[in-house]
Amino acid sequence: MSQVETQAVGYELIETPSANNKVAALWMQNPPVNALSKSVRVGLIEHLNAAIADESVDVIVISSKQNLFSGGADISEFSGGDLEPNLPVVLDVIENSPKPVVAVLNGPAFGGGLEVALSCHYRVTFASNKVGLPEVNLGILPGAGGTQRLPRLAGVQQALDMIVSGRPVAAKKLPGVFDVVVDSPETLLSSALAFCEKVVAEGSKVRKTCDVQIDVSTAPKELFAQYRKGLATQARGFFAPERCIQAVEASVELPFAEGLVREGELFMECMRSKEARAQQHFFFAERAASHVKDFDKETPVRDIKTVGIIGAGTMGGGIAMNFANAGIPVIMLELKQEALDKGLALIRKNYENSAKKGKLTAEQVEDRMALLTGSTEYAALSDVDLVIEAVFEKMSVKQEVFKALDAVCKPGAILASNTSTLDIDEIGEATKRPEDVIGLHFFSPANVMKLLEVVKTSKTSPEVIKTAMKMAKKINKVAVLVGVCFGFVGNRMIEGYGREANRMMLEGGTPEHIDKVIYDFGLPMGPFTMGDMAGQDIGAFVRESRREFIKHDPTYCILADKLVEQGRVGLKAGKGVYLYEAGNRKPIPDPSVLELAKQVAADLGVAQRDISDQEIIERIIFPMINEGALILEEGIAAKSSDIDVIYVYGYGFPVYRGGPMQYADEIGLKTVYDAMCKYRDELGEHGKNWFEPAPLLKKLAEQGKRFADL
Ligand code: 3H9
Repeated sequence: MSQVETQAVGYELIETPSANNKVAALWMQNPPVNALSKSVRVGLIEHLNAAIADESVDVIVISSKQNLFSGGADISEFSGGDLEPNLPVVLDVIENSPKPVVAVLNGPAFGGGLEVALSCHYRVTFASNKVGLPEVNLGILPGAGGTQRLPRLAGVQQALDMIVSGRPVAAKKLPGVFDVVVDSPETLLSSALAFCEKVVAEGSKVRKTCDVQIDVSTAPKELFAQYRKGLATQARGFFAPERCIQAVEASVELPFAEGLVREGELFMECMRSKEARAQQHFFFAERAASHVKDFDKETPVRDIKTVGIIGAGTMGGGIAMNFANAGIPVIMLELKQEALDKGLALIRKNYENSAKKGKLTAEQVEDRMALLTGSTEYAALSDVDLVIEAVFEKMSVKQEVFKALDAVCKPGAILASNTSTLDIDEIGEATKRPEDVIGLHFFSPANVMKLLEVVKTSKTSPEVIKTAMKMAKKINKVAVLVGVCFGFVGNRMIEGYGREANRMMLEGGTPEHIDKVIYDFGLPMGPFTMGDMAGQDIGAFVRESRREFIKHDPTYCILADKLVEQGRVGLKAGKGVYLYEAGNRKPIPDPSVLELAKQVAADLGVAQRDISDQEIIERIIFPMINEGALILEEGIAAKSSDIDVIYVYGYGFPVYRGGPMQYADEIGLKTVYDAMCKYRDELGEHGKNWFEPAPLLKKLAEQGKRFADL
């Protein structure tokens, strides 16, 4: 056995089990995910050529000794540079090798990683291994032959599903793709070497995927038409999914070489799109959110083995489910047994609904319920490692709770509040251990929404911050660390969103027009539909706690307040800004609301006029961006990409725009700044109060910079 190492691909000569044949094993080794960076591509070509030239070598294997085969092309190279040899060139060398090349997938293979395997002559893996072409999530399509080779091996329908959805599939479900699927990874290498021997024994045939003929009868025109139709809502606003379909269509309609050319054209079209820039920004933003400066490798992490949750309402119950889902026992605390029983029954119902949909087995439901116990005594929380309170949103109530927790919880227990607006520093003052106090702001429904705002106070210790960030990962949340201010990052920025929507209704805009423009912009629903769904009374409650702050310009909320006074609190009442038929969530415009808007506008001396689509976007989205700039200046968020993560995961901001701050970077900060100045100058008192550009926005716009440059 001889061994030659390059930096990114190892080379080893191995004998097959009977010692009859020699295998050249090419080990990709580019941590952390074996991305196919330039060094890997160069290494693969060098070693392939060496193996082809070495007369003693019978078969070539491409594999990895890491826990995955490859995470695909190196996304950080997409911004340019010296990229030769590119991936299709490497795959060309593999496919045209005169000696058989076997891909041995020792772990997941994604994107270009799977494309490497598809260009090999044979593929071996284990049953549960996951493979996929997730490029669509980056706003692109598989650009190294994946759209042409996968339909040839997996069938057109399966390839379409994988390429358009980006979802990984277990190897055992892809019989056309794999020649050998072993039960467990432990036996993979020995089985792969035995397979190599068989390949040699059978004449060392090179079996090129490009030579496989697609059975066109399996891919009639209607298949693609139906696919497009089924995808319309899901792919709304995205650029890549339609191009993915076109590329697979090309695999059916064109010979392989022409199909590859078409794939290349569509790939470049996607690469140049603003959606791809946004989605790739978001890919890194999500990962960067976990890189925080508040702790380092040396900072200890506390063990979270049991959790207490105070409040068994919808929020508390949702939070508890996250922990039970992760196998962590929870003690739920309520003052009254009845409330506790109701809360636990609601959780059971939620789990049973999941079981009905086939997402859980009956046994899993019972296992999870067994992790949830309840108590009406604070003393029950004496031994938990973390407590999260989800009680009524009032400072005095929260402080009482924290005082009680301080008295019963063991030293080292983390005391967390799920408040969405209150000052957590002030909450922490109720305890003798403010360094153990932190905010864990879950978004509703807490068992579904991925986002967790982790709110550090001025006193929270690095150890507690690090523990909270790690714990979030364990319960499958995307955590973003923020500082204390009213509403933290998400709810603070959303204030301008609701404010301008209401104010524009006063100025003559209709709720259905404003909602449609925002929906078309990519949000899941417009501000009025959202307000009705959440409950207009909730908005009024938050405004009430902010009267001091907004008293200088209450014009925008007078109309909303009047609607609440009339009992128009939203969907739950059958009437809010819109009307609703019983059991139906579809908003029905109500002319009487416009009439009321007209009257209020006349009383306040606000002129009514037509409002354009552009003005709606600028007035609703730009103040959010401006608030984001203030948040960055104040250090409430550490980086603009953190704000984007909060908005995509917490508020449904379209990922194909990358989040509000990336959207601003894309259209140019000068555009945002100029529009803020315009509305400040044109909207009278309202403009002066709410459209003053943040100093940071002004500075970056003047310097021609982006938030991402900070
Ligand atoms: C492609 O293949 C195009 C081709 O069709 C055509 C080309 C011509 N590149 O996610 P993690 C980084 S497009 C560069 O936390 P996990 C990531 O940023 C590609 N970097 O690990 C992070 O860095 P940091 C198609 C990458 O174990 C670190 O690695 N492939 C890449 O939870 C760890 O990542 C995909 O879309 C990459 N491809 O999950 C797959 N991937 O530590 C994208 C990751 O500095 N990747 N990084 O924050 C993934 O889905 C997950 O990373 C994976 C591992 C499942 C592989």
